[in-house]
Amino acid sequence: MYQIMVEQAKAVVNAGGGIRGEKVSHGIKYLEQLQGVFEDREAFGAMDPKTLVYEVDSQAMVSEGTAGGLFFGTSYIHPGQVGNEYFMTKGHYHNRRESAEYYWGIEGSGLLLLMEESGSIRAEQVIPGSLHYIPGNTSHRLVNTGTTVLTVGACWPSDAGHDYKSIEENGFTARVVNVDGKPVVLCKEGS
Ligand code: M6P
Ligand code: ZN
Repeated sequence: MYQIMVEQAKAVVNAGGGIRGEKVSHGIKYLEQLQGVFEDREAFGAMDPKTLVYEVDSQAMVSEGTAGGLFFGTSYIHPGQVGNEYFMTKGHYHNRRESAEYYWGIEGSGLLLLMEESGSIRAEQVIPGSLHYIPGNTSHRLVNTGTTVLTVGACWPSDAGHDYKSIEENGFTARVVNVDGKPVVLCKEGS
């Protein structure tokens, strides 16, 4: 028998989802990086381009593209609107289309839009503790429909990759807008 030293965890995740430690990075998305994402171009143009829309903490223990690895992250979508449309993430498909992902709600409230390549779309309510399995071939976007930060955890394969181009070109077939203080999901005809 021999003894091994017990190491400390390489990173910590606090109750609010914040990740600190080894190989952890912090990304910021300002409104100016979300050109074409929101429908109301006029309202978009009237806003401060440096408005903070969302942030992401993520830990990458392997490099992007490594088969068999996992990435772990937390997204923080700030409350706000462009016109009547709520703040949201860019949303993406995975380059490797069959890759799935888990999201889970930590703080705040919102919606997860899930769209297949046929354009068929559905929305799941995100609340603290809600768990969301995002299957392969499904693009995903988080929308903050609340008045506080929407914090959502994520875990995805390190070789999944992000395909933003398909979303930039075709958009999502549904938008989430504030109608009399309540979120309404508006779908394009035929979706
Ligand atoms: C989650 C994960 C990340 C993603 C991030 C922001 O943390 O899905 O892979 O990058 O959300 O979302 P997006 O890439 O759509 O801006
Ligand atoms: Zn993803």
